Amino acid sequence: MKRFPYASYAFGPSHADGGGSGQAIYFEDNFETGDLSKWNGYGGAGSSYPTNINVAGTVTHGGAYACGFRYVQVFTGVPTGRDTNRWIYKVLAGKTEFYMRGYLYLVAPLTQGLGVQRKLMWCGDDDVAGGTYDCVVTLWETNAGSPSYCTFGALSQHDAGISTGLYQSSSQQVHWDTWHCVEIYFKMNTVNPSDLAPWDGILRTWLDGSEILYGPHVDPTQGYDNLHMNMNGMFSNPFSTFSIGRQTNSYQGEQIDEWRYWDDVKIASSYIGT
Ligand SMILES: [Ca+2]
Repeated sequence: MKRFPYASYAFGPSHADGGGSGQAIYFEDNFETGDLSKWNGYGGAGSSYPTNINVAGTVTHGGAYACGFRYVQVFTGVPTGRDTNRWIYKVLAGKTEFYMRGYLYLVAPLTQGLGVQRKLMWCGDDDVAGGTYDCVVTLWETNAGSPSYCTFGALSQHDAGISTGLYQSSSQQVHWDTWHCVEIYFKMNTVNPSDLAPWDGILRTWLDGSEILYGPHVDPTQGYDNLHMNMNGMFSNPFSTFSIGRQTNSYQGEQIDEWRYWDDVKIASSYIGT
């Protein structure tokens, strides 16, 4: 875990304060309805239910159902950035600060160690024309060859594809064919219609109950000059759309055909935990 040297910074709620009395549950789904009826819908080019997004009992964290996402790209051999997008989303209006937890399972890919990126969670207001800076939690497959694993990252990304603040942790790993608990604490930056500053949004990330990222904003001593975590940019609209699944990005022209599963998703006012 890497922390940032801002002792005077107004930290968000601590790890230990969640789950008790006073916690408001904004949303939860264990998929035991056997469908996506609790969600507002799904998205991503070529996404289709139940062809490549499917609530099924193939792999579950709890109960009889989880939500699976299938990502497919054909082999080209040409090193080019390509996306496969699959997500389900929930609209919760007016939330500027929240915890979001889910259980994630990545089926081992066909070919490992090629630097594939897998975006996991996305918090933003995609309905705002022109876009804004959304909060993205991502994984990078970092080691070459097989067996490979993924390490955590986070960024804020403009709808136009401009990414800022990519931060990557090398200390915690996500392995194939294993359930992992992923949780974030998100706080929108202070709105300033005339400037992207101040860079005071907060993103905290936990993997299996251990905090692994804490990115309030810039840490110039570490060279992460772009780690702004300027979430929501200049826009006054609070974040409204929360999604899981998101995408698989390949860069080597490799074939992609893999499933990813989510289960026991919850969004709440305080730390949820494993
Ligand atoms: Ca379930």
